[in-house]
Amino acid sequence: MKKNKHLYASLLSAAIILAINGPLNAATEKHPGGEVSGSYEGAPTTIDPGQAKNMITSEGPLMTVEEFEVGKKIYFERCAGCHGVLRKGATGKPLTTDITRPKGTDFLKVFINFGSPAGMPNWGSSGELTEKEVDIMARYLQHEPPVPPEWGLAEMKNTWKVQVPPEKRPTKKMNNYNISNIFSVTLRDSGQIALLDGDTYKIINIVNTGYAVHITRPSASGRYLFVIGRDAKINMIDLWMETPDSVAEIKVGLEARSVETSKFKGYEDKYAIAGSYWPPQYVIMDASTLEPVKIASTRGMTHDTQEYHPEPRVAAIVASHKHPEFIVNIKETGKILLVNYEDIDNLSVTTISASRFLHDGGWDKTHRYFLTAANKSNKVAVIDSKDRELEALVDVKEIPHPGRGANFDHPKYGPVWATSALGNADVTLIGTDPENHKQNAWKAVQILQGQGGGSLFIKTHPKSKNLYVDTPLNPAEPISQSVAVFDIQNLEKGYKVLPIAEWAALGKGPKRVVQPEFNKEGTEVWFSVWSGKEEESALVVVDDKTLKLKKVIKDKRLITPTGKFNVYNTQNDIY
Ligand code: DHE
Repeated sequence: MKKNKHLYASLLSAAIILAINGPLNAATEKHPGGEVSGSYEGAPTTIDPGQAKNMITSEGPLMTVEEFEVGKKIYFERCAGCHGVLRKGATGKPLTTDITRPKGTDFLKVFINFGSPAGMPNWGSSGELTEKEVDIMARYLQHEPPVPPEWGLAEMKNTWKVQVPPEKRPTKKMNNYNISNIFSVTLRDSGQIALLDGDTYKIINIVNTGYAVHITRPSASGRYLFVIGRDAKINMIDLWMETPDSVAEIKVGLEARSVETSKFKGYEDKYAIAGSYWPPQYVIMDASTLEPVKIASTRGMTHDTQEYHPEPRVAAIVASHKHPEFIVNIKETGKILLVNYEDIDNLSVTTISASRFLHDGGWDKTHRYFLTAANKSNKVAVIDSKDRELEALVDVKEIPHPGRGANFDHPKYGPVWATSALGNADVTLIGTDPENHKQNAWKAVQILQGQGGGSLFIKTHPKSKNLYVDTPLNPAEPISQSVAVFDIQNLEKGYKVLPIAEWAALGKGPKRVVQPEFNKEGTEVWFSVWSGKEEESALVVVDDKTLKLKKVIKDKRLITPTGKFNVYNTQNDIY
């Protein structure tokens, strides 16, 4: 429980890392009531430490090879998520040897033992690391960081498999599913996705995917799904097959989070793109086979201090509707790239200076403006995808985390896009209509108070009058296990609480309620009730009109469900 206290305290105080209990770390997963470990930002990297060369030199303190191996493993599992693989810093401070050596072993030991109010966990005093491990880490950090291998075209092609080539695929839909209402559900810790029929709530298929699978994005036509795991493995699923299944796969790096497909008129289903955390790069692929076509590095200068960063990770990617372009968030440099895929051999990229550290985001309702969280700068950057420029930077409080956000017509301020936050209860509404509501455009026109911090996702639908705000990372169970619903016409009235986890009637487990997602018609909203790998989880379907429970979907194959992606809504950027 000691560990819990620390983790919860870091959420509430500095709220930078949210190293809180939860089923986020398959390796050490436990839950409140027992002992838990895992963190949101600091999840273990999927890079195998064995692949990175040891860097023991006489300039650092004495270390044996065995100790270095221990340090490397701990660093990759616990530290790299925040400090970066090369230790140049991300949401955690830089830990390069020019900084660590002058500080020395004793200073570093204190820091690792007790943490800092800025969000560094107290690894030693929490019992998470032993005294010996703390000592090893303090010395390890004074040696040069081991560099994982690069991953170019040859490595990608070695892992590329086309299980069903395009000419052997169906020429028409071979099943009776209403495929636009299928949900692709991330089964995080089983490395699978579940395809669910949104009309009957039945599981259509469970498809094996990458490790700690993350998100699904459909092709522009809605026929194919692209699923990416944290190990950078992509699976392409054909929804026209009698039983929809994987038709191609590739590993685009050692660690990744994002995938998207081309949506501009004339380029539908032509290209896919994936961004990696390691190596820091993105790759454009043929969207019918996943054959890698063009790889581009993201290494380069930060947008503000204009210094070299060796490891700028690729965060969210969206497909522009205004130009044949992908919009690519580069976390550590704070740059947003508009990658034009018209002429892949002469790739042209518009580079927009935005803000650090870019994470997730989505479109306004016209699909012209991309609003994205720069979560350590506490800003939302607005990109005008038509004029290819930064439209605005909007200040928000402590770690905006919109997912793709939520669009609705505010009774007083006109069209707004909303984000919730990790570090506080704010639900910030930003005006998005510079034509008819100029005075409100790109301003935080209203800030609602939700249930608390630890929110990850927010959702509504053009047909809905409700705004749903989850809080899965809030330390208080009644909050993490329920969802807040605002009535869009009466926002001042405050929210109603839906006890989603209680409705699921599960046994023990964290039962975090995460990521609202609408069905195609916009009449139902689905939630994951996310417990540990060995515990029962569920999906809960709520009637959007009555806010009453409609269905609980339970199945022993639904292991650690988190993100859910309705084909139609995701394909058409409806949120
Ligand atoms: Fe995510 C989206 C990165 C942890 C569930 N997550 C994203 C995106 C990025 C990202 C860059 C945007 C992708 C895009 O739009 O192209 N996520 C990261 C991390 O780096 C982080 C913080 C830590 C890690 O090591 O992975 C992280 N994410 C999580 C989780 O622990 C979550 C809650 C559960 C899980 O399944 O892993 C989680 N992330 C999601 C979901 C989305 C997402 C459900 C898509 C939301 C949407 O509606 O589009």
